Amino acid sequence: MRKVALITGVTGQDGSYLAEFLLEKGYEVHGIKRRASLFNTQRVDHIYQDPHVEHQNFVLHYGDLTDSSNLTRILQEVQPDEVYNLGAQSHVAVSFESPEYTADVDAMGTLRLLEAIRFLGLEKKTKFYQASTSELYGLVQETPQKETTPFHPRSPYAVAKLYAYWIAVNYREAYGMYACNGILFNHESPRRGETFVTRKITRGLANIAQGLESCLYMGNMDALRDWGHAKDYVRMQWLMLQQDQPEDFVIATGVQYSVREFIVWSARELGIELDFQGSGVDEQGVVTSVSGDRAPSVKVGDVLVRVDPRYFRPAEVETLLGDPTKAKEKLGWVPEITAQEMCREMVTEDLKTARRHALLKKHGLEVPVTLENGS
Ligand code: NDP
Ligand code: GDR
Repeated sequence: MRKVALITGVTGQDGSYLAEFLLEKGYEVHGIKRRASLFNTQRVDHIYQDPHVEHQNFVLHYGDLTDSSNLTRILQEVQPDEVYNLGAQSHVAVSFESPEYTADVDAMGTLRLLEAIRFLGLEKKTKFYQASTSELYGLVQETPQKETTPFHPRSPYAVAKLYAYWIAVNYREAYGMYACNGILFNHESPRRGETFVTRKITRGLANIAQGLESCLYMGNMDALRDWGHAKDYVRMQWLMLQQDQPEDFVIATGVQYSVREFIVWSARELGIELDFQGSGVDEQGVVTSVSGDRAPSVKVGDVLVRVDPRYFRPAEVETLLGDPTKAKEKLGWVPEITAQEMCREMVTEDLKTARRHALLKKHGLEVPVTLENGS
C-alpha cells in the first residue's frame, strides 16, 4: 500500500519541494490550496495531474487553515498517514501589519488541524509535522541555538508559531499523537517568495543589471542569518516522521552570514563589485558600484542599494545561528548545499528571467514584471 500524505501550504516554497520529494518516494500526495482570484499554483504546475485521468497521485483540494469544517472534510476524505502543516502567513514583517490574521492562520490553524485529526479518530494513524521556526528564539538567549535553548519570540508571527509549537507538543503528550516540530532556520531557493530578503536581493540586482530597475531598497543589512537550501530541508521534514518516536529537531547549517554579505555575493555573481557607505541600520546607508563590466546597465559610481527605514521591523531579530547536532546524530542529516551555492543558483534563475524581460522591453513589448519593492 502506498503511503498518503497531506500538505498544507503546498503552493509555497517548501510545499512544492516536499510534494516533489514525496511523489518520488512513491507517495500519494494531497495538497491544500487557497482559492485566489488569480492562478496561485505556479510552484506546483510542473507536477500537476489532470483530475480526469485515473490513478492520480497528486491531488489539490481547495481549503484554508481558518476553516475547520473544510479541514475536517479534507482529512476525512484523504485519511492521510502523514500531515505536513506548512501553511502559514509566513512573512515576519507582514505579521506586524496583520497580527490577528497571522495568529488565526499560524496558531489557531495548527490547533484546527490537530483537533480535526483527533475528532476523526486518526490520532493513532496520522503522523503530524509542524513547521516551527528559528524565529521562536528571537531575542537569543544562547548561541548557537539548539532544541533546549529558551524561546523569546519577537513578532506576532513568532508568537503565533510559539503557540503552534506547544500545541503540537501538547497533543503528543496528551493524546499520544506522533507530532514533531521541525525548528527550521531560514531556507531559501529560486522558489523563495519575492519579498523575503534573499530573493528580494537576487531578483532586484538581476533586474538592475538588465536595466529593469535602478535601485534596491533594503532594511537592516546587518542582520545575521543561518541560511540553508529548501531542498535539503524538506528531506529533513520527511525524515522526522520516519522515526520510532516523535521528537523535535533544529535544522540549520551551523554557519551564519549577514544580509550585507548576501548582497555582495549576489552582485559578484552578476559581475558587480560594491562599495558600502554607511551601515545597514544607518538611514543614510548607500551602496555604489565600483565596477560592473558584466552587467550591461550598471556604470561605475551608480547607487545600486539604499537603506529605506520602511523595511526596518518594530522589533528585529538581529542574529540567528543554529546547532543541528541532534539532527546529524539521530537522523544522519547533513545539509548538502552551501549558502553561496544557493545564492549562485538563485541569481542564475533570476538573471534568466530578467534577460527575458529586458529582451521584451527592447522590442517594445509589455514586461510582466512587478516592480513592487517587497516587504
Ligand atoms: P511560503 O510563504 O512560501 O508558503 C506558505 C504557504 O502557506 C503557501 O502555500 C500559502 O498559500 C499557504 N497559506 C497561507 N495562508 C494560508 C491559509 N490561511 N490557509 C491555508 N494555506 C495558507 O512559506 P515557506 O514555504 O517558506 O515555509 C513553509 C512553512 O515553514 C511556513 O509555515 C513557514 O512559516 C515555515 N518556516 C519557513 C522557513 C523558511 O525559511 N522558509 C523557516 C522556518 C519555518 P498561497 O500560495 O496561496 O499564498
Ligand atoms: P525572516 O526572513 O524574517 O528571517 O523570516 P526575511 O528574509 O524576511 O528577513 C531576514 C532578515 O533580513 C532583514 N532584512 C530584510 N528583510 C526583508 N524581507 N526585506 C528587506 O528589505 C530587508 N532588509 C533587511 C530582516 O530585517 C531580517 O533580519 C523567514 C521566514 O521564512 C519565516 O517564515 C521563517 O520562520 C524564518 O525565516 C526562519
